[in-house]
Amino acid sequence: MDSEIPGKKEKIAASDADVAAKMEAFRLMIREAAEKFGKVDRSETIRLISHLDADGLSSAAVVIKTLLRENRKYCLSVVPQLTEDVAVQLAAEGYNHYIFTDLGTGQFSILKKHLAAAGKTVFVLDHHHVQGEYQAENIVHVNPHLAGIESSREISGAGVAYLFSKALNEKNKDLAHLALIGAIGDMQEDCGFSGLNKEILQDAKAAGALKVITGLRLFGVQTKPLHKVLEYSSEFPIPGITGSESAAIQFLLQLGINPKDGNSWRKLTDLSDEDLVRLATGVVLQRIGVESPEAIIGPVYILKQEADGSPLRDAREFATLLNACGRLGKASVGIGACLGNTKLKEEALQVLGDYKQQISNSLSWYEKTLKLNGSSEKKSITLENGFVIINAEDNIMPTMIGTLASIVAKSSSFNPGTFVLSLARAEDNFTKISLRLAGEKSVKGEFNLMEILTAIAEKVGGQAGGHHEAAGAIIRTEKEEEFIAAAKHHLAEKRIEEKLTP
Ligand SMILES: [Mn+2]
Repeated sequence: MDSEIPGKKEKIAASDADVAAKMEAFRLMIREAAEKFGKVDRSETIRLISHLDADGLSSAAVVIKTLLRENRKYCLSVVPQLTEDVAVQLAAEGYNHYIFTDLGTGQFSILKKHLAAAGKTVFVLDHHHVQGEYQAENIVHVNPHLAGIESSREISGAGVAYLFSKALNEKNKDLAHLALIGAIGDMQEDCGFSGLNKEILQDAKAAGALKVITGLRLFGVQTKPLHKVLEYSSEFPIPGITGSESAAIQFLLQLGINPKDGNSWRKLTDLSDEDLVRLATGVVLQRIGVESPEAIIGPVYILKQEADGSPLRDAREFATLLNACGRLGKASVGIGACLGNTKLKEEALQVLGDYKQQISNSLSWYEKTLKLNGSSEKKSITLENGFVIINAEDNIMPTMIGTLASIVAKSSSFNPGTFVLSLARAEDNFTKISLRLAGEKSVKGEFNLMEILTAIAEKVGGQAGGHHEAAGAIIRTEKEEEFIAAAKHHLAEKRIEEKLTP
């Protein structure tokens, strides 16, 4: 067996025995954590802190359900980042037991300093890379990296929370699907699951919560008309069709698939098996020239408990819904949807609708501005060889600026390797920034976007974070122009460096 580690050129061949030993070490870590937690007095209220993204919300849902089954009380907060200020506030709160999910590993020294040192018992259930300190008295640290499991695709924060929860009570196996929604939210699913996620998938299937079918991996198949689904296929772009409604309709007609049934538009789920095969073949052929044209066909994860025709039936859409709830400040609605609360599910669907509306508003602002660009004094969009800078100011919500950059980067409008930098204004005179790279996976490995954005942001006293493939930063709004000038310089330089490298 070999495990792929991003950033390393050679695959590290690990013997089966080695993998088994690491797994055993991780299982032991989980068992010990569960045993220790089991001894906590039931009268104690557990303070739970999780991350704001889809994985963080799924993690929180897993732990909440687990605590309720144990007849325990809890108090939850969801945070975009675990800063030192947050840790200080938490420490002042008078709880004795804390659980951190999908965060904590990267902020270990902060937790040690403010919580553990104050005599609090802390459980960290995380899957992020270990950096610096990782051991302290009073902190139970559960992270697969500590057992030598290095892959970033193997397990999500929700997956770690799930294994902990299963170790506490076998009944919690019915939460396995939530761990997979978290993994999908963290982009760990890549035409299938690997490592521990694969094992969790078995649990989810056995619990009857989820089934896997093979199909076109398009978004919105449960709810949107077929031609719209093709038009919006941005994760797996279909050249000539993605982005154009009329081309999508034309394409279906050419394949001999009627996009309409009487007066109403057909959905993918309405097609006969024969039509489905024809469509799949047609789509793959149309994608020839794109990296891995057949990647658009693969496993589709169906949440069996969700109603037919509900967007929540598709686990990928469920993850998007959680993402939407997090971004639009409705984390508890997303968690409620995970826990199966019917009312909150309906509300979450509304949030998803609002989110899609926000995306569509952002895109139309972008397209309109791009058309008018240059006709006014001040350019909101800078197009240069190798990079695009979009300064949306107040025209786009700050929480949507990363999504816009991702969509622009994924659209086929720019050459692979083009940097997409976007800015929008947040409250209190701060400006939020996102950096993405156009093109597919093979191109993305060449640049570390977090390093690049950190270098630019630091020039104007800002702060950056994120990872290789997607980075974000915050600067003071009055520094916008200075930042853009620095970015132009730096990104142009990056391009030159790239050309010089053989
Ligand atoms: Mn995560």
